[in-house]
Amino acid sequence: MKEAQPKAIALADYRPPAFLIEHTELFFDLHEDYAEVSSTLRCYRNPAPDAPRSADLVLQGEGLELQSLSIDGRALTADDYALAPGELRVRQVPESFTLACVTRCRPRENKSLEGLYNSRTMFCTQCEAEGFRKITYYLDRPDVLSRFRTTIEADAARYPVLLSNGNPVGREALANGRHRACWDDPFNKPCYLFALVAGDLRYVQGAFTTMSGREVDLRIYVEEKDLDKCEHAMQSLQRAMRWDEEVYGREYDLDIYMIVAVDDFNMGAMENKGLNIFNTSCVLANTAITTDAGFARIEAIIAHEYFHNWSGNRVTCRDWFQLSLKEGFTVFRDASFSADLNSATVKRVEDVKLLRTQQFAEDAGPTAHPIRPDSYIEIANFYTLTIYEKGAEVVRMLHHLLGAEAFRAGSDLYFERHDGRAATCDDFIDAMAEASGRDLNQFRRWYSQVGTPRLDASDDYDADAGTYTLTLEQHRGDGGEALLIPVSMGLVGRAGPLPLHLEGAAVAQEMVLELSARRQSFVFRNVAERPVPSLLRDFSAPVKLHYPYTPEQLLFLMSRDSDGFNRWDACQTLATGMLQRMIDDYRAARPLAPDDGLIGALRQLLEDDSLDPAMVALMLQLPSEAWLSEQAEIIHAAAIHRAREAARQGIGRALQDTLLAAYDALHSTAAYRPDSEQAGRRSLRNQCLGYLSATGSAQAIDWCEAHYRAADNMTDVLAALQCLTAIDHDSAVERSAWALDDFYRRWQHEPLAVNQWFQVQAVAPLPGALGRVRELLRHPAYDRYNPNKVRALVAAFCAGNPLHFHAEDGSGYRFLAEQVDELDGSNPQLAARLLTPLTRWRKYPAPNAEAMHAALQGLAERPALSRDVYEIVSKSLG
Ligand code: B3K
Ligand code: ZN
Repeated sequence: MKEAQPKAIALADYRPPAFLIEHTELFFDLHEDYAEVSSTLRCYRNPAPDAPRSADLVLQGEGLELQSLSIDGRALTADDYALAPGELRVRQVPESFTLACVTRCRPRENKSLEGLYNSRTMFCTQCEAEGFRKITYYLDRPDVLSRFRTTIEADAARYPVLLSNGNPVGREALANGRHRACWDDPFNKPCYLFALVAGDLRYVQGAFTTMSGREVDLRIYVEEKDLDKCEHAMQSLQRAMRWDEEVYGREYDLDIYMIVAVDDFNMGAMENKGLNIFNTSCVLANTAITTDAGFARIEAIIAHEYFHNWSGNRVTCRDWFQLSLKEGFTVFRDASFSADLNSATVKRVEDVKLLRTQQFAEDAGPTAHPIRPDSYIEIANFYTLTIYEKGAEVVRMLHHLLGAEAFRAGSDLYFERHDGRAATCDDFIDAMAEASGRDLNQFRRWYSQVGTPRLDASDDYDADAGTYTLTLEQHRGDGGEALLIPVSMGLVGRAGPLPLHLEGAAVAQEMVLELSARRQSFVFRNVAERPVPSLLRDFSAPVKLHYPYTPEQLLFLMSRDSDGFNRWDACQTLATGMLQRMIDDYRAARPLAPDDGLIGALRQLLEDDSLDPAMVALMLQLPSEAWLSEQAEIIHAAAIHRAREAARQGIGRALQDTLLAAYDALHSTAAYRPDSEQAGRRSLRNQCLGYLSATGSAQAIDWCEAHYRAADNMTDVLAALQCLTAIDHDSAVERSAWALDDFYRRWQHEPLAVNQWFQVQAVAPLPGALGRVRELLRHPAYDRYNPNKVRALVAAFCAGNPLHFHAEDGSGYRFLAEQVDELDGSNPQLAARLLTPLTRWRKYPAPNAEAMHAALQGLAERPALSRDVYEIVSKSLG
């Protein structure tokens, strides 16, 4: 480990900046081997009474070659400033002044994909959270908002397109084959929202008329070969713009909105003002290479980045501890958008699945943190499921507590009050409290609590009095005070929903109970029969609910609950119980058989034509290995995998005829469309194929091959490949080898399809998986500097192939440590993210835990760990 250990930064130490920057003028002179950046900053002392009175101006900067520095036209000498790692201190500056600074950086050598870098043939940037300091010396903090004007100069033939934030204000051809473009952004912004792109790009154009009648030019910039993959993103953008006007009253504010697709990108996309930069995987789509899930994901991410224009850009974060202020709120907004445009229940189930498997695991592990963290070593490590997904759940709870109307009034007040400023999570709650007239002080505890709270429910029915008493009790693992938890619920009787007569509330069939004490009882009157409670409908709070349901009650809710989410949840609970029993059976070498009750219920679902196929598909899908791991005290990865496979096989055999009938009935000859109706049918049909293939029969192998050959879309192609690559049978292995070759031959020129090809192989559970992954690392299409490739192969294996990753000989762990070590030198953010599966070592049995610990320890001893990897490794070992 490095000698000087990286230090943590604490929220409690927040101080306003000593200086502010009123105007930022940037000039980029782009060359093949370097970029020269000239900045002119109009600075002044921060008048805020609590701002520090320092005489020196301290700017952040990393990896910059300083060429010159002046204040108000006077060149500074070495005595006037000091350079230290990560900062430039300019001594004794006046109260207000113009600082001019020229630096150079080397985009082509920048493989961290942060700051200014090259991706394939273009220059692009990524500044959030602290990447701007790799471009020029600056006050790189989100509470310094400045007006930016940017000029870019580059070779005109290689980089005909030059883009930055705001509106275009000038272009100029220069004599030497170079050219310039100038952009002005009229909205003050922090530097993390700065962006620049230079490249040989084409664009697809669209238009949008805002609610006040302004015309906005919409452009998606891509390489020429990708012009056929922009239509879906463009339509998604237009839908998102309209939705934000209708639901939040928010209008777009510049004349132009641009999206650029970039192949080398560390995450999904970035909401830079007026110039979003997107990972190609989150924007490019066409019916040949994109799955249904891919289309839906693109729609959601396009909307997410667009919604940031208000929740993030117009109102930004005061400091990075407030990250969930923009991310949690924006995820909530994009989830509502997707729910409104598609099936709300399907969207909710998918989101809750992610939360309950991955976020709950994060919240129970060594990197757990509140949605407003108290401290961090490297902020890049805090773009987590907790900040995003749990953050969105907290906003959703507010929506449940306040109701749609008051929530909207709160959001209006928040945007109005903080427009053009940097805000805090408390500001958001203040606005919600003021607009709704509610005291939300207890609710604020959600921002500082850590771990998933448990909610125990118990009940008592008094037939003589006709009263039903529901008792809710909350437990916080972190020992904090009681939280305010909205519990949406209903009572289900033999003939359907029962009216809820609760003292002090209007009679209804559904209500939101507010649990504010540790333990609270709610007494319902006039209850004519013993009901089955349907609790936490729509998953109204991010908690672990325990109610002692009998299998019969769960089967009852599966078919009778009026809440679609809880019908699904009842099915999951039933299947989880069965699988837990089968895992124990596997470990005790007892025979493995699925429950007849569940099989019967699944048969009914398949035979009921009145149900939404997408929901049936979700209910048919057994709880994932990740979810079963989250539920387990000690994770026996092989037992979980084998028991689940045995259940799939048993169900496939027992329901073969029904599955086959459904598979045939769901066949469609309609032209492919990625809409939710068709996608739902495909998803159910592919579920059926999955169960049939789990039987491993010769017939099933034929069906899978036929499915692959007949497929006219990527969803079906991948479903067939996934089935074939999972069947441990010579003939299946042969045919999957053929299909994989065929796939590669067809799609080798489409990087996004090749990523799917890597991924399907990385997660294939047949023996020898790690060997195949290692071989694929040497495949000519693999590129260790491209995050999408690393995620498709390395991350997919480590996080998505638990059987082999958790091999008892520790080979999976050593592989991951090797990969992290290699990546850390070039791309620390990605390296740190890859480590997640190792951080959970305490939940594994001794031989695994020891090997995982050893892999982490080995990394800890490496001489030059990045701050990113250091933080994850040290927290995991600590
Ligand atoms: N705000 C960006 C994430 C930036 C991550 C920096 N390491 C994308 C988003 O959440 O919209
Ligand atoms: Zn975001």
